[in-house]
Amino acid sequence: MLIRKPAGIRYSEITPPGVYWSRRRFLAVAPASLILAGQAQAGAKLNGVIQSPFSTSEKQTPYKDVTSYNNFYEFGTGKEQPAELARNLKTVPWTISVEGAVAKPKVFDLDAVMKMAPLEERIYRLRCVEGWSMVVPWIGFPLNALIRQVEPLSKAKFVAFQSLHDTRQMPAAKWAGIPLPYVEGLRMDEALHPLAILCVGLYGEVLPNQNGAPVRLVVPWKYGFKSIKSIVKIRFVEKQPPTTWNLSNAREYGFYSNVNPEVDHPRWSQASERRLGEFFKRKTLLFNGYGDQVAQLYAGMDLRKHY
Ligand SMILES: Nc1nc2c(c(=O)[nH]1)N[C@H]1C(S)=C(S)[C@@H](COP(=O)(O)O)O[C@H]1N2
Ligand SMILES: [Mo]
Repeated sequence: MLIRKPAGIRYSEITPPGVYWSRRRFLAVAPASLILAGQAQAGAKLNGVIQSPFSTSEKQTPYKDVTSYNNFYEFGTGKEQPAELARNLKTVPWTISVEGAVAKPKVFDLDAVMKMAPLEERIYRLRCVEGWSMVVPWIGFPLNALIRQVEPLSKAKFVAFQSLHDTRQMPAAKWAGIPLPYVEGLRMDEALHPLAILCVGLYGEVLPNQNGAPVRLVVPWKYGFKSIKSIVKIRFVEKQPPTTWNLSNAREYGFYSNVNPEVDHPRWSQASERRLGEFFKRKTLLFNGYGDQVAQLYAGMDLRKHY
């Protein structure tokens, strides 16, 4: 298997996590007061965000493209619809119930989520299965910070995520054509990987509703649909959980959905992609270019079978 070196830093060159955290923790300014005051609207600045060594130095996709060309089926299947129809989504108050096979199940409010770990800017590529991609300065923290707090039991092998499904706030969801609530899942080792983040902002600001406010996942080595938005529940489970796009069409969308230019979607090639705002296509990289960091998670697996 050909594994491409990513444009960014090598995993092996990065400071061990323990050192990294202790050195930076005191620098973090949690924007908790902002959230408590109920002012967590899109556009509000996030303070005390630190730069991550995991960021790519590639050209960033314009803010306007990132926030006006979206997939968020609960707010319509058209790319321009979520920006319009998610405008009044109520994100305060918000809670995320973390449950299942854990020693310390807990319902976290947004304040607790924001204080879970120092907020980092992670400039990541995200590639949609439909063939477009973008480079975004996401703001968030490693999903493993939340996982550590609830102390998963050894029988927990997968993590299942669920989005808000509120038909009153999401009238267009009726015509989404996919089963809702939107659900996604990761294998435990994928969820613990330092590249997987819970995202609360982008471009220095609170996450716009259309991008999955107030909390979404960003898993940069997988197709965009794994990065579930507006999360309300995280459940630790023993068996591989169902995922929305797999339920909708198992032949086209598998559980793993790692970006792979060599495994075509049944109806189109995955060999190339177009960056939003650019004209020419570019080659798609295995694991979206994050192979150095994540390939070992899949050692020995047939990636054609586990698509
Ligand atoms: N709840 C929910 N999460 C979702 C989706 C969705 O329809 N509903 N779409 C997914 C898909 S297909 C993609 S490509 C990304 C898009 O994220 P973006 O709009 O921030 O670019 O969100 C993912 N998360
Ligand atoms: Mo997507």
